[in-house]
Formats: sequence, C-alpha cells, structure tokens
Amino acid sequence: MQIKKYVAPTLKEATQQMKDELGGEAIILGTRVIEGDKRFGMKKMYEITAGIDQPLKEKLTKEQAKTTIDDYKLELENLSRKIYEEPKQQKQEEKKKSVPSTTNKLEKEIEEILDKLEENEVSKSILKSLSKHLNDSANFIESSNLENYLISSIASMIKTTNFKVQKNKLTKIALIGPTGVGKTTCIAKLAVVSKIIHKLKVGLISIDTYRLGAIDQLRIFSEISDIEMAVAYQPEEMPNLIKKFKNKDLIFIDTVGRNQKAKESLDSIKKFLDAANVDETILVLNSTSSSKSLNDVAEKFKPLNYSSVIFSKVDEAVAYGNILNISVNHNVPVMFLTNGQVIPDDILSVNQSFLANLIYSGKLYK
Ligand SMILES: Nc1nc2c(ncn2[C@@H]2O[C@H](COP(=O)(O)OP(=O)(O)OP(=O)(O)O)[C@@H](O)[C@H]2O)c(=O)[nH]1
Ligand SMILES: [Mg+2]
Repeated sequence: MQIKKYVAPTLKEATQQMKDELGGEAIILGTRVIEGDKRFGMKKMYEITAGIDQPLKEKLTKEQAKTTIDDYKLELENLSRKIYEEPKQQKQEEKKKSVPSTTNKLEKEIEEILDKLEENEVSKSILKSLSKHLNDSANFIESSNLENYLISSIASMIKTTNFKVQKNKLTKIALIGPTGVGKTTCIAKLAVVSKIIHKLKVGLISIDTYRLGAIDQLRIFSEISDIEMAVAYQPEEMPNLIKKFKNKDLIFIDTVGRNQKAKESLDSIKKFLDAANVDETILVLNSTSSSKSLNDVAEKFKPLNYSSVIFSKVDEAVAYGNILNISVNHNVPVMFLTNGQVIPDDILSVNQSFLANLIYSGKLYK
C-alpha cells in the first residue's frame, strides 16, 4: 500500500487533493487537525493520511525520508503563502490601484481649491477646519460639486445680520472704529438710504470734536441731505440730545476715529455711548488692512460692546479672506460692505452666500 498525506485549510480541499492525485480508489486512513503556520496567520490545517492499494515501489532510505519531510514542510509553507499571503497582497494592490486613485484625485483637487482660499488670505486655522470638513465629507463630494460644496461650507461658517429699525420706535446706532476707516462716510450713506428709501426720520449726533474738520464734514452733509445734526462735547450732553431727537426713528452717532492701542480714548468713547444708551454699536473695519491688525482692532474695541461689523473699502481690497477670519475668530456677524466713496450708492447689504462667493472668488462685481 502506498501512503500519502494531504494538508489543506479545509477537510474538503484536502480530500480533493487526495482524489486528484490518488484517484477514487484511495482509502482514507486517518484525519487530524494540525497547527497552521502562524507566520501566515493560519490557526489550523487539516491533514488526511490516505493509502492506495499498490505495493510500495521501494523502501525509503533515511535520507529520502528526510527529504520527503522537508518537501512536505515546504509544500505546507507554499500552500500557506498561496492561501493567505498572496490574496492579501493582491487585495492591497487592487486597493492602491482602484479606490485611492479617485480619492487621490479628489484630495488633490481639495488641496488646490484650498490653496486658492489661502491666496485670498483665509487664515490657516480656518483652512485647516475646512480641509478636515471636506475630507470628512469625501463620500458626498465629486470634482463637479467640490467648488459649490466649499462655498456653502464657507457660507455656513460666516455670520451676517441685517439692519433692525422700526418706524416710530427710536433706535440709536453708533459706528466705531480706527481712524479714517470710513465711519462718517458710512453714516452718511446709511442716513440717506434710511431717509429716502425707508422713509425714516433720521438724526445725526457727532461726538468727534477731536479731529479738525470732522464736525464740518458731517455738518455739510447734514445740510445737503437735510438731515438734522447735533454735536456732543461731553458724555453728559448725550441724554439731552437724544431727547431732542425723541421723535426720530433713527439716530446715528458718529464717533471719533481712535487708535485701538489708546485704551483711554476708547474708554472716553464708551462714556458717550453709555450716556446715550445706544441700541447697537457697529465696528467699521478697513478691508484692506492686514489680518493681524484687524484682529487687534476687533479685540481692542471689544469693551465698546459692538455687535456687528462693517467692512469698508472693499473696492480697494485685493483679497477678502479677512471677512471670514474676523467673523469666525471673533464670532461676530457682518452687516454691510462699503465699496466706494459715493454717497449713498456705495454700500452693499450682504448675506452668507454673497460673502462666501466673494471670499472664494476674490472678485467683487460692481
Ligand atoms: N475707496 C473707498 N473709500 C472710502 C470708502 N469709505 C470711505 N472712503 C474714504 O475714506 C476716507 C475717510 O473716510 P471717513 O468717512 O472720513 O473716515 P472716518 O472713519 O470717519 O475717519 P475719522 O473720522 O478721521 O476717523 C474718505 O476719503 C472717504 O471718501 C469706501 O468704501 N471705499
Ligand atoms: Mg469720521
């Protein structure tokens, strides 16, 4: 009788190997479970000892017997490799070839689109969170909708707000900000729009008695536009001036432009605004300023309790990332943009999608 052993991961496969080699007449002499080769992650293997009723051609010498055992080990190793290693490698290669190729393409496109935002001066921390958001949403994004997805992600990060004014209910609004950002010009635009378009009764109060010519600037405008104006030299005068305008719907308070680093000057403005009991304070920021100085201004003016921002001079800016940076970093909504010197035309009310497109495209269409 010729005896042979067959080893496979399943009993069925071992039986098949036996049949293939010895044919249907082979007799199973025994089966057992043996330990698999751990290097290939195999827990167990099945071994069949089978015999076929033929005389052994020759007795094995000791050397031949050793060779047979070595062959057997080698065979087991090859088999293990075939079953466990090769499919694993194959799978990894397939994965590299198919899935990541589209992912890599999208990743590259995400990188490119974020580079564009970086050029438009969006801050590193915001880019990082947008990148995470886009990569986390990779399942929903394709090249064709990536741009729209990014723009709506920006829109969801930025805050905007509207002018809240009611007829026959006095609302006092103050504009604050550094020197020369366009506070007085912006008040002139808003005052005319409120009077002519919204038919509101408007009054102006200037507390800018510091800069030479500041009062004249507002007085000339007040005369041309026929909008009543008053000047407060001391905070104590504010309540009386407000009383004087008690029949108005809207009072704009024009403040003196101050260097944000001069804390005492900011305290002095605060005294005027507190005395007037203002309803809303808006910080005007020059959109052409650097991110660093805008952040500093936004921080230093916080004691004046502004609740929204206006970005002025967007017509002069070459990138709009700071609108997003400031709104996100200081958790403050954007109310208007001003886009030129013409009163009252050059002012834009905004919504999230308008700003997101502006920040992404870097283009302002007049
Ligand atoms: N290009 C451009 N210029 C503007 C805009 N807004 C204001 N300006 C100009 O900026 C200059 C300063 O404007 P003001 O309104 O006097 O600025 P301010 O903040 O009141 O200045 P101070 O009262 O001195 O602090 C003026 O020449 C304005 O015409 C704008 O949106 N675009
Ligand atoms: Mg001014």
